[in-house]
Amino acid sequence: MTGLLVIGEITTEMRDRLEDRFDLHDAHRIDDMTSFLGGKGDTVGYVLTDGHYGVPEDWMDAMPNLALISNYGVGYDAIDVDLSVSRGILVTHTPQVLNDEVATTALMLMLASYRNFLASDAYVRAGRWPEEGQMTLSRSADNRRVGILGLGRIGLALARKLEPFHADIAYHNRTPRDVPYRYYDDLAEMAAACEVLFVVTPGGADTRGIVNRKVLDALGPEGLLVNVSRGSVVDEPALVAALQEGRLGAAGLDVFADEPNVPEALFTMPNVVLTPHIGSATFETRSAMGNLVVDNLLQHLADGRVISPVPECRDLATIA
Ligand code: NAP
Ligand code: 8YV
Repeated sequence: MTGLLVIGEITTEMRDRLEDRFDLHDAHRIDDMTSFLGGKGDTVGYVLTDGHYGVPEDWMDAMPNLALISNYGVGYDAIDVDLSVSRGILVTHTPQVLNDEVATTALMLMLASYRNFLASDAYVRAGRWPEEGQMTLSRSADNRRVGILGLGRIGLALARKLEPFHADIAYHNRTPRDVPYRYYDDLAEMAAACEVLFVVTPGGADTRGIVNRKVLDALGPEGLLVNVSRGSVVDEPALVAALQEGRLGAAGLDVFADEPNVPEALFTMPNVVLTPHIGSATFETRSAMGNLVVDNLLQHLADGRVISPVPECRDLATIA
């Protein structure tokens, strides 16, 4: 049987579908990867990895017969796709099936922030309600001027979820889309015009640090930044400084520059909501993602075709 190297955690459901079709190797159970790959690297035809781990280049070097990397997530910035393509290695990912879940996560970060949900929960649990009476008022999440940086699959799902909140929706992409939302070709201009800035672009070199001090200052002391994309898209030290100095009003963050490490300065800020990269992390959505990851592997094993290649691989791939 062909070897499949699994990097990161997979569900039992995924494992059950894979283990009688591949010779499975779990990287996190292998103490010495160098000697494992030295001995068995040429038997590995497939890698399953996720958005956190990617595939280290020296591991790729040691798997000369690698044909396909199946990524358990839509974002694949942790994988060197140019290198993979240059070696004829296909990369697949999990677009579409997580759109609504990640959009809901972004929306919840906005709602929790405006309505002060975390502090309200803590107030009740601390027994302060009988002692101190009603909490101070929060701010409405309705009728907000919203800007979406990255109106792609998830960004569009988010825009649709924002409509019932009567949001006035604008967006910034490199290319305008045929949608009923206002397009800005300049990110800082959009940030200046909105109260909430959602970040939903891919990570990687093209977007590194594009939410910089200028953009954060444009969003301003009443503004809310919500990031469900990748930590790399936001200049994190600039974000922390803007919050500390009151130049930015609030933040809702699911992703960070150096996960799982989060700047400790954020821990004590009452105007910040933090979640540990849970954008797609429900049983239902992870099941759909896992099925697509496995379907890509099994399809390729059966006939060399794949279901959801990343765009950079479309010339290499035959789509099922
Ligand atoms: P997508 O459909 O490819 O959408 C990405 C959007 O970003 C596109 O509209 C694209 O438009 C825009 N964009 C790309 N580069 C840009 C740039 N340099 N400047 C401005 N806009 C740019 O991707 P998706 O499926 O919506 O996923 C988006 C990302 O969400 C993923 O790559 C991943 O990083 C993140 N994600 C996070 C979680 C989580 O758990 N938090 C879960 C899933 C996904 P143009 O090409 O026209 O610029
Ligand atoms: C996953 C993600 O948490 O799809 C993505 O890009 O960030 C998330 O859905 C990640 O890929 C780890 O599995």
